[in-house]
Amino acid sequence: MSDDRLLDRLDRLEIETPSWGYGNSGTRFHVYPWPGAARTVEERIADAALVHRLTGCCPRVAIHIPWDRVEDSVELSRLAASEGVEIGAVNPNLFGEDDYRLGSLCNPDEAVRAKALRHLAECIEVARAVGSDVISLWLADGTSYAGQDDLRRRYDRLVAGLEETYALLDPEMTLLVEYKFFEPAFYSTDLPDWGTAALLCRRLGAQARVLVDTGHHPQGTNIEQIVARLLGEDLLGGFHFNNRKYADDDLIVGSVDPFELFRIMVELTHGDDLDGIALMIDQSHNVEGKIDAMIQSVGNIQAAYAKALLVDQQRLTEAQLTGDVLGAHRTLVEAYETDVRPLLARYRERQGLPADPVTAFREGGHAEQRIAERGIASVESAYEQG
Ligand code: RM4
Ligand code: MN
Ligand code: MN
Repeated sequence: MSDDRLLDRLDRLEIETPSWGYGNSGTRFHVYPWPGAARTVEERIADAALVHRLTGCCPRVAIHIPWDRVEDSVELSRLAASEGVEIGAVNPNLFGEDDYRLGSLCNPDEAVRAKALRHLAECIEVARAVGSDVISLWLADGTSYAGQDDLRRRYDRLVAGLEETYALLDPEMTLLVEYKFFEPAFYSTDLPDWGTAALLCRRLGAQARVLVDTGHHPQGTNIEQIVARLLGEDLLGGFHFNNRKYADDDLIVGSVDPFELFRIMVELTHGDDLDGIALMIDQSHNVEGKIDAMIQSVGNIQAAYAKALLVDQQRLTEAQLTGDVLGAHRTLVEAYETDVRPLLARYRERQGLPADPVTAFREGGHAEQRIAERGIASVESAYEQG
């Protein structure tokens, strides 16, 4: 691929960052407040906007309701616009209330299910008001003990709840269905895998699509194969990028396994563009900073994407078709081993962006300014993560 074409493809790569990645969050054991971390939705949007200014490729910020709930959602989208970003996916929260102890849409109690449905309807309203067309749903529903509830009835409740929600979508809206095989329910989760998510999306219709969170699989899962399968079935809606070592660690994208990220990108770059696939980050920074960690993730996604574009597809296909196993593998690895830093530097130069956005953040006085304005947010003001 010519350099110009590579740069054009990089130009079109857009990454959405999450509002919840900018505030204080912790492990199950403690929240370590970060100096100058965002305390309010306004501050979270301001931080997302800064990431966009420094990287040029993060024009949207995902929000979480109720963490980012405001009186006037239209006003929120205006605020975002004045900062130079848009509101992206609206993420409902069906796990942060006492009523949801036994689940939300799958809860045996009809009143709780109705409450969950009302929340989903509210999130669709918020999306309408902020001009977003993505509802991104993850459920914490499941059971912790065998026999606790009837697995088939729970699935029926899930289908019914999602059908009711789907019917409320405007035609241009997409419902992203996120799966996770473990946590917080230890025996069964109601949406455990991509297969269940795909079955549900098939039942719901073309506006429902599967969201792949890279931290939500059993160890060793071949995620790129899931991506290939969903692409082939036209069911892939988007990603929550992060990285993990053991569980849903929500670490900086590409920090543990950059080769896995590259392999996912290879599947994504088969087609000519990423139309209709939301590339979102879902991270939680517990011991590191927030904004520079987000920028680092963005850079890692760009690097993996650029490397994937460098795969010599013709040579790869030839090797595959002639049974040249090692030749095919070497073709892939050759692209992975290419140093794309000069290419990314050219891309940023062309855009008038800093050559190294992490350093630009660290040396630009942004952290100091935030500490002066916001102080060290107290743990109490840190919004609670599920
Ligand atoms: C889940 C999942 C969701 C996120 C919640 C807080 O594990 O990744 O996307 O909204 O955590
Ligand atoms: Mn996620
Ligand atoms: Mn997660």
